[in-house]
Amino acid sequence: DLHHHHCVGIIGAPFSKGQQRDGVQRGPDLIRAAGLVQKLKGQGCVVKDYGNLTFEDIPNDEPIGRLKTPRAVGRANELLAGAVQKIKSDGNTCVMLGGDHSLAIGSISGHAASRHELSVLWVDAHADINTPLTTPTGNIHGQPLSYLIHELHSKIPIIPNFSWLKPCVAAKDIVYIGLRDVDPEEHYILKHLGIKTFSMTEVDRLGIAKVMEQTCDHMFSKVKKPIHLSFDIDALDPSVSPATGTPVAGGLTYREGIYITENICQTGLLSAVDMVEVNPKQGKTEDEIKSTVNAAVDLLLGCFGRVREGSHEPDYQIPNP
Ligand code: Z70
Ligand code: MN
Ligand code: MN
Ligand code: MN
Repeated sequence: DLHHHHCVGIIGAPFSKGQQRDGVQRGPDLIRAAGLVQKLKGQGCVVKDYGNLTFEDIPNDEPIGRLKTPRAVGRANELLAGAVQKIKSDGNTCVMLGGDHSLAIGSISGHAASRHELSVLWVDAHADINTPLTTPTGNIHGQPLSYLIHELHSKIPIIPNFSWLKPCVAAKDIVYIGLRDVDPEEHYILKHLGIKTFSMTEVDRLGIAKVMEQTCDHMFSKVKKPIHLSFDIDALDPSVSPATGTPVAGGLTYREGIYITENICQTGLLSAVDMVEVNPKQGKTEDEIKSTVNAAVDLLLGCFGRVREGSHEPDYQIPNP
């Protein structure tokens, strides 16, 4: 329906240093070039594009323990947190275009700064909940949730350029969908904290409709908190979104992805969205890049009122001859 409009604020974060593959920093411009702003306006949204952040180079950003480029990731997320907080205070639902998934640190922090308590829906093949001490790779895009969760605060060391960051999400307010590549240490953390997870096994067993019913039951069990949807494009099957750094077989179909976004839109509680890990350099052909970017755009349209049954203006009249 078009009877209420969504106010959408878009921020681009062309940042790649949460992982090691070049190209993911081109995500924001590619998603825009596929017509995101015009398409959102076409479905009745009021859209403000806040442009892209610019990230200064940080020299001598040596690893700390296992952590790679920690200072750059800390500084980028501090900037992003400020931008998201501003977009929220302007009254928008915030769309953060990444970039790699380390950017959820800033996006969720900035969102939480304006909204106190959030529910986080993390749609991803990966759990992204390694700590700086459990990470097998040192890549911070595999760690953002550990920095954000109150219950893991004592497990996070002091890291330069992260002193601005305070944990802002409770373990009980997180739901995962799409998991299929979880490290043993991450699996322990998920079980230990009792975090609600719908791996691809649960998607297979229940179907996406029941997964979304149970996701909403879990998120709305007490008060109705604003929802932060953090969507890693690698949640979708690589047949749909191959142009991403770590494709994992056996993912969500395009339809399951769209169903998630339609369903979250219907709650009326969507307050911020991340769309991350679109990497054109990982596409083997132009079609692979197109398919990945189109999926990202369609998921975002689903977040803001596009429904597959179609829609019409409330005062529409069939023309008389
Ligand atoms: C692994 C790690 C990851 C995305 C890979 C992988 C994490 N668990 N996330 N690709 N998007 O490095 O911590
Ligand atoms: Mn991720
Ligand atoms: Mn992932
Ligand atoms: Mn609507």
